[in-house]
Amino acid sequence: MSNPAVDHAYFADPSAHVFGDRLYVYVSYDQPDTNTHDSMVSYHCLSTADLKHWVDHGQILHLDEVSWAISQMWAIDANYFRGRYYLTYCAIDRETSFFKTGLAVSDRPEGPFKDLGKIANVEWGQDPGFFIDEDIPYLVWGGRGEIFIAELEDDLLSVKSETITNLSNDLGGYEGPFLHRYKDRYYLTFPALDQERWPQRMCYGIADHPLGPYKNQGVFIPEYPGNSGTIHGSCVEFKGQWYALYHSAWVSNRPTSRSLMIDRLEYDQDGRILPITPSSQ
Ligand code: FUB
Repeated sequence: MSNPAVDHAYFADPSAHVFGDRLYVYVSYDQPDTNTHDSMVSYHCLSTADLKHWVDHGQILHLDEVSWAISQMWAIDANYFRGRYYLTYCAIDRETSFFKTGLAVSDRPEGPFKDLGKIANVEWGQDPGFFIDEDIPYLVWGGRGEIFIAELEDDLLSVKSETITNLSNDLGGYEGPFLHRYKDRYYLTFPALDQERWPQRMCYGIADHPLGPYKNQGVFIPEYPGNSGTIHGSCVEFKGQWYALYHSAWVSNRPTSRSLMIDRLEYDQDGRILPITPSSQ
């Protein structure tokens, strides 16, 4: 294992999941030679069996394949639900100019994925995270300055309005949420500023139920040299070890050309995440 995890392209916002004996990482794609996130038009998938040899499965969904979207394929998550693999992703909606969350499906974890349309009852759906627990699907997303979570209907095409919960009072985040379970508790990780000061730091909260309430636990990836301003990622257990995945500007030194990073993640005996120092090992 080394950082950046891959260096043949710039990938950001990694959402990691284990399917079979491989780790799959769903990423957004930073176009070469751009100075804006607004030029992002596709999502990609990478996988590995050993964290050393990575396969780039290429583009799994492009803006041109989504009839309702006009720009900004910004962030993504994926999961396996009742026999098929689903992507939740975001883009700017042609009709409203809002960020909306889309759903796409495939029979294989590495895609390609076919768009199924927008997820209903999400007014502003940036950076959707897709979490399954005890066969119940949840969507967590950045809602224009706040983080929300809700249960999804079984067809995944709408969230249950009555379950929409605003987590910002508990946590203070506004984008990039990702949910994982460790032992019997739920960990919501998200980027946040420290007193309005950039760069974003990776923070987390813990709850006894996916819908909360969450207790804010503060920062676990602090500011570090080579950060890309934003930080957005996920936590995953793979072959008995936990990992944090995120992005940095280590290779490019540019906030819009971000590299995939992976570091070991450890919990203390009370279940708190120990601080991570980004490393090249
Ligand atoms: O990748 C574009 C945007 O940058 C994402 O939506 C944010 O989470 C930040 O990482």
